[in-house]
Amino acid sequence: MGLAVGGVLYGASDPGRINSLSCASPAFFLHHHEGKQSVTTVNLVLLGLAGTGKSASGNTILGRKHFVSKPSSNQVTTECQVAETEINDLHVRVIDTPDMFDDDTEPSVRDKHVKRCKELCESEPCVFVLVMHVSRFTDGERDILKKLENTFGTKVKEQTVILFTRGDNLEEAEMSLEDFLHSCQPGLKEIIEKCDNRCVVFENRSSGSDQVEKLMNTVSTVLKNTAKIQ
Ligand SMILES: Nc1nc2c(ncn2[C@@H]2O[C@H](COP(=O)(O)OP(=O)(O)OP(=O)(O)O)[C@@H](O)[C@H]2O)c(=O)[nH]1
Ligand SMILES: [Mg+2]
Repeated sequence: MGLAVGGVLYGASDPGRINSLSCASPAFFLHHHEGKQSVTTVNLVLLGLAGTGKSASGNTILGRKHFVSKPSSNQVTTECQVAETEINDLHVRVIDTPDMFDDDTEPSVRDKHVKRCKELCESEPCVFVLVMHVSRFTDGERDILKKLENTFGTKVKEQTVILFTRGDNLEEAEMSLEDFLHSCQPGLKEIIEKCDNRCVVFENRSSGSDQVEKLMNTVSTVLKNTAKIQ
């Protein structure tokens, strides 16, 4: 049956809205359960600047070290890649991407990555996970939502969750995520508000599953909103 996180069944009254990237039949990823169509698979697309922890976060979601993640002054991930897992009966396709928003990237290279990313997302609902370093908000991130919209369409904000990495930095400062959000700078606050305050924090050095559970709860909110569940 179509079961998602937390035992919530996601019915889709307007399944075509679920995946703004898909041109395939929604029936491909939805099936019927007691008269309702339900989501069984979701693409989590990890996006963000180089070094923010996209691949490390992908590994945390997968529960295994699949994507290469390491300190580097160069981009580590240079191609879009997908790896899959099951979380609470939901089939999760984790899509790791290179930094597609670096102004120095050749347009032809960026277009190639965007094309590949969209191909990997095809036929399933997508939730974009915008990965940011909790202790660093850079100029390159100031207009990242605009770049996301230009790349994936104007509805992208409704399908985006912000994932802050390096949660230990908050713990060391004895700050909660709420404390951090209260005191963050206006540019970041604006991004968060535009994404309806959907934020989670990960510490990728820790293997605790509660952080993934919180992410998946937020993902389920996005799926519900985009599928317009009654
Ligand atoms: N302490 C700590 N380090 C992290 C965390 N997330 C990522 N890192 C480290 O940050 C470095 C970069 O992480 P990556 O996962 O490679 O970052 P990325 O966004 O995939 O980078 P690119 O592939 O170059 O775009 C690695 O050394 C990670 O171990 C975290 O939550 N806590
Ligand atoms: Mg990477």
